[in-house]
Amino acid sequence: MGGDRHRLAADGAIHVVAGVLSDARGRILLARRTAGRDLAGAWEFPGGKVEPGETPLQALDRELHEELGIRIDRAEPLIAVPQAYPDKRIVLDVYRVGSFTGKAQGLEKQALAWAPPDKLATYPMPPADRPVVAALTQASLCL
Ligand code: 9L3
Ligand code: MG
Repeated sequence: MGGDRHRLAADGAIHVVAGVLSDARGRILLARRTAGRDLAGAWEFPGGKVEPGETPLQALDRELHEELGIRIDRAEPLIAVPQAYPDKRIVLDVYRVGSFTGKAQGLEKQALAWAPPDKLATYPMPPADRPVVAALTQASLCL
């Protein structure tokens, strides 16, 4: 979504936001990247690129509304992960979503999984999402 419009961080990296959402049982939401995109098949913390003029939280709320049909009530920064690809660099700016409205659905035909925290490490993920799992575990935010 959003075409090719995206926001570059000061160092030229593409600014990407992602959310860590949990359900009442403490399970964490992962979304599977669909075929035909980079990193297809990988399970990620849902989100996407920040567009010009958006704050990171506005971008996260828009992305999660487009992809999952939910709205964010409360979120706080968790970790920012720089990631270099052969052709580009991104910064994955991750927020812990403390409260949201609506029931998450795969509105873009992507599979969703609610993963127990101790199973997160077993999912194939984009490289930038791995340190997020480590941060969650270390902070004991979901254990
Ligand atoms: N990305 C990695 N982990 C994530 C997200 C939401 C995104 N949790 C990477 C995949 C792409 C880039 O960021 O290389 C832009 O994401 P998208 O717009 O293709 O979803
Ligand atoms: Mg996305």
